[in-house]
Amino acid sequence: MILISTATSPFGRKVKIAAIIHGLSDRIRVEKGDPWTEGDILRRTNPLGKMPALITPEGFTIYDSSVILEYFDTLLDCARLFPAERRLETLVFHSLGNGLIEAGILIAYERLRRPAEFCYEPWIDHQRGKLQRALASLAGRAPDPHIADAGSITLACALGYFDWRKQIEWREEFPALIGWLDAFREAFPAFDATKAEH
Ligand SMILES: N[C@@H](CCC(=O)N[C@@H](CS)C(=O)NCC(=O)O)C(=O)O
Repeated sequence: MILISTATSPFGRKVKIAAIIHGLSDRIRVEKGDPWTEGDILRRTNPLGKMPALITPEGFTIYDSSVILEYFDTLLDCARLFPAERRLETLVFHSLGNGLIEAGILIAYERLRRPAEFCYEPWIDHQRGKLQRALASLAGRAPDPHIADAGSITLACALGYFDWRKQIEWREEFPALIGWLDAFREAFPAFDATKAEH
């Protein structure tokens, strides 16, 4: 399999962590994609030009990260990323994690991609409101950090992304989540192993 991503993509990290923890990483080669360049392999593979995309051994292309995790489950002895016995709960935590990363990406792009004079603070505040509400809800009820399913992996990647891009000072605002992430990191060294050098 070929995974097209970058070292820093939080959605790419989610897929890499899932692959390492569930024993699929030996079957995956990572190729660097670049969403900003015409003709890049990423755009040729995923018409939306978003990372990550996965090319299966049969030459079938899969995106987005959530569908890649669904595909991984088909390669395992049973569904481990979306376990049947708690599928709905896992899907909701997974959505929360995806939404956190998406809002974080919108804030990062507003700051980094838009010329400073056009940067629109009310839009950033609107996105940060999503982060605040979602993290507050997570601090009240987080998934088991010792189980690596689509929900916990994605939430851990969201917190790792905020540590890098600082869209929110989550460690100060939601200290209860520090212990949660530490427990996940300790249980799954794949989290630290996929941390990009910035
Ligand atoms: N829903 C997609 C989102 C992927 C995404 O937004 N990736 C970012 C990088 S982490 C990207 O490729 N951005 C470039 C762009 O939107 O053009 C997924 O889960 O894979």
